[in-house]
Amino acid sequence: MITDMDIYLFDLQGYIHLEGALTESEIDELNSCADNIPLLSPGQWHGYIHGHTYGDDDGLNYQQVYEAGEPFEKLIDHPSWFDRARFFIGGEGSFDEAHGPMFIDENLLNFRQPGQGIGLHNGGQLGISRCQFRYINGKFHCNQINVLIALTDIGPGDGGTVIVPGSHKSNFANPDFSQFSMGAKGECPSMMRAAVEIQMQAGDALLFVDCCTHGSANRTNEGQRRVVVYRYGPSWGNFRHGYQPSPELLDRLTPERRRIVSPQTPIPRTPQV
Ligand SMILES: O=C(O)CCC(=O)C(=O)O
Ligand SMILES: [Fe+2]
Repeated sequence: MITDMDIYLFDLQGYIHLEGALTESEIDELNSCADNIPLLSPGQWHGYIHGHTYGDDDGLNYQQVYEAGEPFEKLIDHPSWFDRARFFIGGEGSFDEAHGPMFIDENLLNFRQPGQGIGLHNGGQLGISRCQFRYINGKFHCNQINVLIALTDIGPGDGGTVIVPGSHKSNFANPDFSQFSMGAKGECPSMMRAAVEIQMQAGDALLFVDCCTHGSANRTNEGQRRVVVYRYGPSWGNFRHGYQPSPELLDRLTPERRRIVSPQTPIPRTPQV
């Protein structure tokens, strides 16, 4: 249930921290499902899950993780964030929901080891349409709402997500950005002024509009950080990387989930006689 405080904080900061979004048993199910996926290198497949990395040192991604089983399928329309994400995308009753409530254009499980992190990126000043924050005519109209879910506790040294609150409305690049933007090895992007590093418990979720300046601190502790990221946008969106849901997944999903994973119904051309 979305609250006035969610709306206030999302508008003000560009993100909301949803504490305890998942129960302990949901976290356990997700972690054991993840443990059952064999170790993949970037470029390798396991079924319909693809090993991937954005860069050299930002950890390993398992793309299309909603293919991994029921625990990850449940995240597609999880009640802890589904209505909130839909509200901030704001398509209800409009052309933006022509094909369904919304669309997931990327879904992944990310593993980070000591020394890994992701440099700060994005910011309202860039004006990127795909990531935009907009409030007009009494409604939000955001194009990419990320839900980042912690599967491990993320405390000091664990490589927490770093966000510059309010930067979704920024008109200027942060002057510290160039110094810390790429999160060079050993450097902590949270040293950038105005940035905050967010501590999370396993099961917390961070919902943020992608145009916020964000990234993560480099992990300095031993062990592994695990997060899941589902990115939501309007129903007319397209896949970020070109992955497609498998026929098996589409067959087994509930109609509600299928509409979020694959909003369009293809119209085959029928030859004229
Ligand atoms: O790993 C993080 O904490 C940030 C990930 C990120 O940049 C994103 O999900 O867009
Ligand atoms: Fe990002």
